[in-house]
Amino acid sequence: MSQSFDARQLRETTAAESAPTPAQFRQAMLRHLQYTVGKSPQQASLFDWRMALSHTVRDYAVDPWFSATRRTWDEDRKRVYYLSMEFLIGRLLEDQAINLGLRDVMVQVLAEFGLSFDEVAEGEPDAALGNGGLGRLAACYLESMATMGCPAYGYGLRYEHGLFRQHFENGRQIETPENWLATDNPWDFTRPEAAYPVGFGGELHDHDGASIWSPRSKVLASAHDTPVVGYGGQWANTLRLWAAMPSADLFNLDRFNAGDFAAASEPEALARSLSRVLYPNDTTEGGKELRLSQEYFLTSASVQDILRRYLAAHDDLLKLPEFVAIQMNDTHPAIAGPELIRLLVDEHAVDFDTAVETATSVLGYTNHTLLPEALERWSVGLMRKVLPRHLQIIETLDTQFIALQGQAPNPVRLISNDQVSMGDLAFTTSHKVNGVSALHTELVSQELFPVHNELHPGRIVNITNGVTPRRWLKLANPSLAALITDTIGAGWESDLERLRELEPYAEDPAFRDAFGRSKRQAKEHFTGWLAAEHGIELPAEALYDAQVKRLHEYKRQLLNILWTIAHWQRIKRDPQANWVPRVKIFGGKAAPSYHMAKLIIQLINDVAEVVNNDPETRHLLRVVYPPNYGVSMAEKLIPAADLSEQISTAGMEASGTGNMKFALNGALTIGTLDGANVEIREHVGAENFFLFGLTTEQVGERRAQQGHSRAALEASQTLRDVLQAIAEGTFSPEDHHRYDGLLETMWNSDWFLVASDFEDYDRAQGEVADCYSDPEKWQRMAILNIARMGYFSSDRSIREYMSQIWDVESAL
Ligand code: GPQ
Repeated sequence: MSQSFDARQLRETTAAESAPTPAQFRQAMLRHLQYTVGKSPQQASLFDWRMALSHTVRDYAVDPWFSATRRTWDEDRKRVYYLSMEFLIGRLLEDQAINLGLRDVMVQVLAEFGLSFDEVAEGEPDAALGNGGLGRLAACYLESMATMGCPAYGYGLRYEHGLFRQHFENGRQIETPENWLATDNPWDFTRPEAAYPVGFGGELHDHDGASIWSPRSKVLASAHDTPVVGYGGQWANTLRLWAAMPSADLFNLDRFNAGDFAAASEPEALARSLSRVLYPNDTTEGGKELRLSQEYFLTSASVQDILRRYLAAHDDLLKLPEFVAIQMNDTHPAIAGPELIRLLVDEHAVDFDTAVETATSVLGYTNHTLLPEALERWSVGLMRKVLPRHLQIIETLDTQFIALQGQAPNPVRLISNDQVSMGDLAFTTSHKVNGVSALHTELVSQELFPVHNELHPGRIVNITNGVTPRRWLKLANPSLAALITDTIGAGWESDLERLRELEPYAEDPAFRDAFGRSKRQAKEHFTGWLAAEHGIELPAEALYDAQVKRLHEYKRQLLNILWTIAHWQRIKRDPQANWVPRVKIFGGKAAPSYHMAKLIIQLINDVAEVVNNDPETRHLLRVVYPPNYGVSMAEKLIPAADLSEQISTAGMEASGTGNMKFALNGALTIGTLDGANVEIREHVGAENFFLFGLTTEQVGERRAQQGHSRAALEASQTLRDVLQAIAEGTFSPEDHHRYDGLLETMWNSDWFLVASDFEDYDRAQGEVADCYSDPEKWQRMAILNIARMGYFSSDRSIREYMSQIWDVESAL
């Protein structure tokens, strides 16, 4: 790569000032329609228009992308590498157009052809390369790194099938394969020249005291790049996704010629399976050999690529930490430590201790959960089979770690009970370990890594999660975004603390009305989509009460639906009372093997069936559960919500990020003191937040009390009535026993303390209703929520990562 090129020449053509006129944009789009897509405007389908449009927008991303890349080389800047098994990026067309300052021109030009942008854009598949919060966080962080001018690469896998599609049959979740690559992906730049062999299995040989690894098989990782443009179009980074390619020798031509077609392709198919599917587990692990192989495949290809790029401009590998920061998104890429050490020692003749020191200075580890079932552990047997050399390195690290603990009688070990603890491994090979909210980080220090924390004080830091206001406000909620810009001027999109200038307007009746209108518009947008897509009609004048997230017992969708039943029973007892009409909205997928979560989905749908068809209550209570919740649905649903349900058992939700998106869009939160709820409440003010439930400490105490579930039920007539109705088959008339297991859990164990928190949740829901009956008060609170959410921009999170972990500067 030429280092003498003057990047400034290019930079002048990048920023939003060079935005095209409608005529220029139109011409560029027609050119793509004709020469890239091969259609004339008369013949073009919506798909063709979307392709032409996407290619046009993409062209404008290329200049800032080149100039950012050039400058990083020319100025020999430190780069950040974000390794993640998940990137839940969603649709890209509108997002890129907004960041490039092209949205208005694009909408206008399409209209000239009689096309609505929404209609064209709706055909873009969601890139669902993630399960939930962890994957969506990675996507927000990529966008913020580009906006902040932080030179960075996201590294992930190019799954052929993203997260499964969900639909319901008789209320039950059915999964079908997702196929986002079925049609052309216009954002993808294929980079066949960037390909690395990744080895698996095989033997270790001793050679002059050194270990030589001869893998049994090799799979090629081949790069696909997507430019990620920051807001304002000043900077762009790369999302590099690896596709598994069988190396040519895997195909057995002799067998094929002998007529054994299936066997001839088998090794090839096996190799390809490495990037075939995303594991549909959210916070629990598959524990499969394939999963470990996928993790290593991502990690090894990325680390090889990183070293190749570093060595193109430097020769001293010991200076790696000055130019490279690698962030591990949870432990999924935690094999990066041993892999980097292996490459330094085995391929670059660095001595072991120096390699460990170098790797540790480069690596950072973000922990996203305390759930024991989600803390990855791989059996030593499997490790030896798949990654023998890495196991050997981990054994040495383990020995060193034990020595570091001196005379401790029961030292913490990286390997125990014949399993490698990836969390402990990630900790020992990172210079910084971060939790994702203040409360979570506290628990990470005290509960998960107390020994590490004592040995390495200062290594654990907190970086509270954030969300990008470009996608989650400007794109998702155009009416609210326009109101904000009209009120405080532009610029808040990349300086979210400026929302604070809205505070005084909470007292302005005209502004409150305008806010009310923008909320109604968002509701109409959502209900219009819901009617068109799912045939569900909703009343416009109701409190929209939403819980959307993965299904998990700790998130307590069960608490929500049990309360919904109680509410229905109350309305039926006194239909003439002054009820606030409510729409209960649920959304989210359950891991296919998570039986209890799927049963809860079925219960919600069963309750919906009964409640929605009750003529006595229909106008006061609805339950809706649109299937296949994902990023695109969230963009429509979150702006429409009045109330955000963040009701996890305290101490169990590491952070949450949906909680931030809702509050930023003017929904009030009903929530526990868990994850980032704690900080959201501090920021928006306790008086603007509906708090309920046991604290983390009380959760621990309550769980220790024998018979707590029965005691809580005995104290709540309301909840007993609810369970009674379920037991009688009110919601499953054709199968009275459907929920026996669930009821049994409620009475006898209730680990997630649904019963213990029920009465206080009921009280808080009462407050919600009272408050909503006073629109002026409600709107004041909602506006103050928006005005005080600036802290939760992912730009702030990224700034903290840059200074506290990566030690990297903005290039802007
Ligand atoms: N989270 Cl370990 C996931 O979405 N998947 C995972 O595998 C793990 C964590 C979530 C976590 O549950 C949320 O509380 C966080 O807000 C989110 O990660 C991002 O940090």
